[in-house]
Amino acid sequence: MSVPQSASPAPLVGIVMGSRSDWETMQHAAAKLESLGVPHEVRVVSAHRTPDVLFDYASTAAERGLRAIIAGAGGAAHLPGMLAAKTAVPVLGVPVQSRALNGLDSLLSIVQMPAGIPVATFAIGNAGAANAALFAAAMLAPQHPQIGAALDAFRQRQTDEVCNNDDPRQ
Ligand code: RP5
Repeated sequence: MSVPQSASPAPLVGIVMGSRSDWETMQHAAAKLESLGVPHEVRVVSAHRTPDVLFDYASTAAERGLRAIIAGAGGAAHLPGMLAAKTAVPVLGVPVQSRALNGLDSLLSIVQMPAGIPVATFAIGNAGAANAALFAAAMLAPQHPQIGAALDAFRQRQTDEVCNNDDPRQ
């Protein structure tokens, strides 16, 4: 008798971060992907501490089926740019709020890419992580109708929540 296999679908999105300390922020990307039913993986990959792992992750991303990489890093945040240098899979950069400079360093490190190697850059912190996930879902929607439907439903719920609670005194 054959043993039933747990068939978890291959990840379409990779969430990577420079340090375990970034998880507090990046968990918001994972939670959004989870709630929209987007298959994803989560890894710590550091541009500075594990550069060889970074190169390997980026150079195998497309063949492993990843269609977007959400990369969060703080401080001298080279991770998103270096990933983008090694793969044509779209990289969505999330600046993590650093202790010393409140994430302005992270934001500028990620957003100021030279022409030729693009990184889409999101807001500093939790909002950026959540929006990067929503953006990845929107990128996947045309070829994955279930993800598109989940995204539409999320947006409708969000709209309803505002419309049904539009008196701020209550
Ligand atoms: C960056 O350095 C990481 O992305 C993290 O935001 C920051 C601090 O890392 P830890 O010292 O907390 O490991 O590479």
